[in-house]
Amino acid sequence: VKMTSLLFQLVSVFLLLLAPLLASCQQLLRPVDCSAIYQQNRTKPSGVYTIYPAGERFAVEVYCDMASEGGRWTVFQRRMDGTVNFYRGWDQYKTGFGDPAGEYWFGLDNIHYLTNNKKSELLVDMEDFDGKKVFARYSSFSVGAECDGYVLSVSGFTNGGAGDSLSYHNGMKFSTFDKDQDTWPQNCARSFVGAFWYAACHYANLNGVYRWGADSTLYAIGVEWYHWKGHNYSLKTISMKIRPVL
Ligand SMILES: [Ca+2]
Repeated sequence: VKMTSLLFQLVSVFLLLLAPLLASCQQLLRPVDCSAIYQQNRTKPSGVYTIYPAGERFAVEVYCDMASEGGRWTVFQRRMDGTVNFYRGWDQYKTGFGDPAGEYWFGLDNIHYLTNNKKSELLVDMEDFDGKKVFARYSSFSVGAECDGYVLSVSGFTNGGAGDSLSYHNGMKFSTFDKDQDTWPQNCARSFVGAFWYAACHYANLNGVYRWGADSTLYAIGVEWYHWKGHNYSLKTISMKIRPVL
């Protein structure tokens, strides 16, 4: 009987020692971003996944691009068909809105959490209404905290045919129609019907109004990337995606 009891105690101690290992396995099932999902299983396709950028108690759905330029991209902004209204206020841009399977904004807090402590790169994919696809890539990308106005830091441009429309916005705070943090005397978000890291005002208006292609009736109002299509063309698709630099 005593031997059995001793054996039982030994097994108990063994399980106790094993507990932290089991717990860390559970954490692996709660990936912080799409890169972590990819690293758990490199055969996972692009699609909607649950990630935990703000800690393991805060689940949020996001689209993972596992195909472009080596995959493991966490998509934080996507336009594709004009189904979601992107002319929204500060609170909405802070927390996120839309549908991860379609058009959405992931939220400035989440983007900040993902890029704050981890060196990240940015890929901007876009397509016009003739089916032509180009991209712009930046080797360094981060977004500051809300108390600093979600300042954009972006550098290290690589041209994939799109040209560089984002470096102009480096160092800018984020602005919405109800929170003007741009460098223009007037309100860029109101004047160009979007929300962005506006300066005075923009070469990229990725959260502008979806307007189905070429249209010169309203200047610089549309889903725009100036260095590719100018200020009178609203793109068919555009997405902004990040991944940690390994
Ligand atoms: Ca202003």
